[in-house]
Amino acid sequence: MQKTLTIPTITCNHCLMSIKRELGFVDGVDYVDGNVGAKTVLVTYTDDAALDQARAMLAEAGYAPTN
Ligand SMILES: [Cu+2]
Repeated sequence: MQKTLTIPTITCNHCLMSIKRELGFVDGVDYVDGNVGAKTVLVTYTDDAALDQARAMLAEAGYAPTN
């Protein structure tokens, strides 16, 4: 499954690196691809629980998704 998350606090590539690192700790998240200009992150995941966990992890890291 895939979901594009909008994250307004993304400002640069360093943000994307932090996000990728954080999501690397989430079981069931297989791949993360980010777009700084669009302030979005495309997450590839195995089930809804993984996406919920990814959202929680992002919020904790200061990168709360708006969707
Ligand atoms: Cu940044």
